[in-house]
Amino acid sequence: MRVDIISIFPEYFAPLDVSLMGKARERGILDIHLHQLRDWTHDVHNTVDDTPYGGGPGMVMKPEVWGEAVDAVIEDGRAARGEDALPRLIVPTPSGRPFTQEVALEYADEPWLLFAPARYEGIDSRVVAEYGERLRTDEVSIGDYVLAGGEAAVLVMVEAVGRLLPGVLGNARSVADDSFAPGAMANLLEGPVYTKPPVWRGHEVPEVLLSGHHGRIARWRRDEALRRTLDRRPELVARLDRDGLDKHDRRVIEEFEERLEERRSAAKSQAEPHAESQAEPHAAFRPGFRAAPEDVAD
Ligand code: JD8
Repeated sequence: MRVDIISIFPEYFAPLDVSLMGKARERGILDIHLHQLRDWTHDVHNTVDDTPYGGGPGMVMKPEVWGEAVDAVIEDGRAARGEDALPRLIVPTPSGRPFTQEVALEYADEPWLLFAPARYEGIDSRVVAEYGERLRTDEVSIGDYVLAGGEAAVLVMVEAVGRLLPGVLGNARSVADDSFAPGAMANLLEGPVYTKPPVWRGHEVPEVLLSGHHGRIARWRRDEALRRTLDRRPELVARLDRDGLDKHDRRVIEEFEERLEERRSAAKSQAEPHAESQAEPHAAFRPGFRAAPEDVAD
């Protein structure tokens, strides 16, 4: 896979020289090209930004500079990959569509990705409009928090996509086991993990993991993953296809529900000792479940 990244901080991507991504590059699985955006400025100050039309805080990145840079990088890539090759343009922005494991799997099938991480208040919106007519162009966000620029988001996406490429992950782990990957443990969080020693500072490794009984171990791991998901990401449980849950899973959910009810009513009776806490069954098991934060076990 070819990856081009245009930024005013290309040095931000030094981490792509080490570890898994570094090896993927050495093996030629990942072909990453970094570009300094200022190389496409023509003034003595290498200006890439200007004041926003309509006023307001901060500065906006100039369309001309990005236009020249993206055109040049596409030409550069085409010289290497063939005249009809075109990249998928990915622009990180807090107002983008969520970047998920599903999107990572989609990008991993692409032969060529071009990332345009911005700074300041972002890039003049005509750039995405312009390339949206010529390329598959995505504005994506890696999460509901605000970064100072798009570079960190590109690092996250290149690693999430790069580790999915054939030959990158050793066979120790297959991506099929990933959380959020399609399949049995889809949309369940990873459960707890342990290694030697069997006792550490008085903390013991769960007996079942030392049993060598693969069936019980698999069941225990699934139960722990389900409990952790119910506790930390109940909205993911609601997304589980019910047919994928067996009787034991349902029991685990009911148990979790009962414990949650006990805690809720205990909290309620503490809060209002006289109020009759008419506990109603936990939403997780009501059709159309969507967990509200206050429902999550505190
Ligand atoms: C690109 C400029 C900073 C954003 C004014 C702060 C992604 N999940 C994410 N959070 N933040 C970003 C992101 C932030 C960026 C840029 C991505 C370019 N900024 C701006 C608007 C408000 N400053 C992101 N993916």
